[in-house]
Amino acid sequence: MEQIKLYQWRAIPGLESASPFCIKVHWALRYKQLSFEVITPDDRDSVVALNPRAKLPVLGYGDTTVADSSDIIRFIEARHPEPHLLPSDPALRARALIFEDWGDESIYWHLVYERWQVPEQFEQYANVLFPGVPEQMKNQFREGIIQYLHGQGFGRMTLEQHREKMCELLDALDAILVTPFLCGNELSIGDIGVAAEVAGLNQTLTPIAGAEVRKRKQVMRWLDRVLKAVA
Ligand SMILES: N[C@@H](CCC(=O)N[C@@H](CS)C(=O)NCC(=O)O)C(=O)O
Repeated sequence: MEQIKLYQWRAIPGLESASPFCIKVHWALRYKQLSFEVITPDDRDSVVALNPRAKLPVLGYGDTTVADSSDIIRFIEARHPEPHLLPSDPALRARALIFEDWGDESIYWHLVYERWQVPEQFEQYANVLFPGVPEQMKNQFREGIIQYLHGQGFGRMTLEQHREKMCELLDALDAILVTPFLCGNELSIGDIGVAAEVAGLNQTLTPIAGAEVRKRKQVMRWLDRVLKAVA
């Protein structure tokens, strides 16, 4: 059995990592009952040495290194297919991948908005994420992320517009949950991708988003099922 190492951004209260992409990998590895070591690089140079794109998560699997949560999960799935995270039925598989992409590419940016663009929430988040880091440096990080958010587009929304859209997608998730998991009776990569983002929103550092998540009963029941499946 190869030695598995997960390089990730640090944990925050109630979550395995501040990064939902790192959480996805934690959950996928735990679901497949694979043991792994968690490593939190503490400077940008070590992250770049692992991944020239300067992003985490990165997986070490024996002598192989894989970056990007989606690629990592596909890599693990190919080597440890049971229990499946990618459904074998082509239509269900497509559905699972579309849900994963919805989590990674849409819900994620609402989480970024809540943590980084809402000033009083950023202050609390930054204290947890960068303990002891001077105020000026925290604000430099914040400016960089706000630039990404602006480029992506969500950062151009007012707080009210962003929250309205966030509530719309939580309503959509609540309405689509007519089966125990997003692709039927079994957990898939789609559940992991969406739930990692929703768990991020449902966290003490983003209390308004958390209250919105908790208003949706189907979402809460499903989140509980996902968390139990990956425990
Ligand atoms: N598509 C990548 C996204 C990873 C990603 O954006 N990670 C963020 C943390 S949530 C990161 O490492 N950001 C550091 C940076 O952009 O400098 C994945 O699924 O792993």
